[in-house]
Amino acid sequence: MRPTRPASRVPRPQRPATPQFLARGTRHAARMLALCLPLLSAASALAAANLVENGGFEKSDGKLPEAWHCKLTDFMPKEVGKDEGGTMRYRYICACGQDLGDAKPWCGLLCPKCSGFISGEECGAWYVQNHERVSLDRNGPGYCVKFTLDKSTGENQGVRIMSHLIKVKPAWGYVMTFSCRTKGSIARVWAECYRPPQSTRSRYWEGPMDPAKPKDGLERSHRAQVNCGSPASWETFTKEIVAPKKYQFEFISVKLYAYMPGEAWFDNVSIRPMTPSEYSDFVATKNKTIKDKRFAY
Ligand SMILES: [Ca+2]
Ligand SMILES: [Zn+2]
Repeated sequence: MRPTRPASRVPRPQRPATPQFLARGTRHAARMLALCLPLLSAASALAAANLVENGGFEKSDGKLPEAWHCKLTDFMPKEVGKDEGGTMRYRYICACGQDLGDAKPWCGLLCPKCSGFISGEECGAWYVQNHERVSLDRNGPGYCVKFTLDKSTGENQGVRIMSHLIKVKPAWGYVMTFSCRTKGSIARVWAECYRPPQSTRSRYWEGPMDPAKPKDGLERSHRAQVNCGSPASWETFTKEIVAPKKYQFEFISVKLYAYMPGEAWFDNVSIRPMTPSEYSDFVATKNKTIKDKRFAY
């Protein structure tokens, strides 16, 4: 959040402005500014650095967190015969039955019929009830997100939510941090990283989609994974998100996931750009140990 500033173009109510009042007011304002400015700029720099919208789960509709995709769907390919060249053609069918077209749907699209978020994976109907297992819980003075996994869900598909797509600067590194705790379940978190498709086949989606508007397609080019295990009390995890040169990405979505029957809680999800020295240190260290130079950073 930015510090609020008086909007200069809005006319202010008139106040009796004696010279004394002005002088005292100006001195007072200058003193307050001197006191507050370092704090304000440090606070706004910190706040601005988190690229994950509502990473602390404080904003919600009362049931589900804002800026996270909790109501999910997926699709399966349906063969519709070969074209003249002998290549099998498909239609991609949403778990709700909606025909999503002849191009494989990509991460960031929403089904126009059931409004489920499409991750781009062929998971069929696994996650259509996912949102029923997601809720908000208290964490100290604020909120966190909670997954509740019954036996069948825990032993099969698990529960997951994905952040809104985050547009990032390509060819740069990022740092993800988050906290989690569990009871019975095992937690895993990914930073799923995407880029525009490298194939020349044109694709376009006119239906509803993530606010980042991935109209022309996205493909996953990198992922950073954190195996959290089963921390019984809040534990904070940190992970670098840096792709080898040939897998540069332009979008990130954070995927919070848990499996095995039980419960899992997540809070304080954050992604920030690396500092120039963090980035050059990471690249130098990684490249030292890389055997196959095609995968250099
Ligand atoms: Ca929180
Ligand atoms: Zn659907």
